[in-house]
Amino acid sequence: MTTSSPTREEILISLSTNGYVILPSLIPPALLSPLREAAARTIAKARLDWPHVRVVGKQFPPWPTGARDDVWGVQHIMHPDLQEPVFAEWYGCDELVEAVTTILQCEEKDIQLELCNLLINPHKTPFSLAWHRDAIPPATSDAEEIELLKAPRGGTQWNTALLDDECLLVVPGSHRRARTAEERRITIDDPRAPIPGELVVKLKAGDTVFYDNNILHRAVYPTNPERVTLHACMGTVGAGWERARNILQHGMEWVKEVKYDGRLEEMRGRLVRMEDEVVGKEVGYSLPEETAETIVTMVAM
Ligand SMILES: O=C(O)CCC(=O)C(=O)O
Repeated sequence: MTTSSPTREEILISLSTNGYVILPSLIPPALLSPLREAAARTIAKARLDWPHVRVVGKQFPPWPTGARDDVWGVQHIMHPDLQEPVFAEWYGCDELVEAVTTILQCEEKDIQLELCNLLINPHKTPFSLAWHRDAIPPATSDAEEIELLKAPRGGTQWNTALLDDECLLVVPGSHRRARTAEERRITIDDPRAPIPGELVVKLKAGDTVFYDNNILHRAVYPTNPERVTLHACMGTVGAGWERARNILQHGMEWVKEVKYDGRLEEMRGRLVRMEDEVVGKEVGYSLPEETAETIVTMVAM
């Protein structure tokens, strides 16, 4: 738990050294209760019939649509059909945008709207995600992994806990180096096994952790305690093909049809420009399709 806000310099050092940084109180106080209330309604809809969900048993897109037994995530919570405008209010708030421009070392005019989702506890079946980097498949060679890790990320992602959350595990520093032989074996053959040096990210309600999407990470989702954590990212314009795939693989066509106000509308316009640039091309998915062997629902906690 972090109690005081790190300085700009501390944020950048922590991200580059450890691959993550915790910022307390990034939620404007007046938004905390409305966010929790909106999240409760959203979770109820997600378990019932909201079409954009992460289903238990599958950990990467494409997400199945239609019937679902249990869910661990709610996608596209700024979608107007959900009728919960407080999520967009939070996503576009000064506190977040200032943190993002600090981390990406850019100006507000350079950032684009990307993903805004909710991570929740499944209500029937404990579930866990395997160790992964978001945009580098486990079979990647050492040499290629090092090259890919050198590339700028073109964005930042974060988890903001609306209730205390200890679900995310990271391997500090692993965003800067190829996997050790042991990590390689684990990520390929036994991807839920403990990794030496792993650390549980402990968030108090209201805390936000920003983390490199290529840090080795996984998450454990018990059916209780309740998890209600906003999971979102923003990127910089012109970040390139990998970033486009990482975002558009989640299905962002709906963003073309909506309209927000002010800053968010400008950020939406930048995302739509990125979508227009890849029209007609197959963006595909950042990680390989899951197989029956990699899909595991029950997990030893
Ligand atoms: O549950 C989390 O905190 C991490 C989610 C995650 O790793 C992912 O969406 O790829």
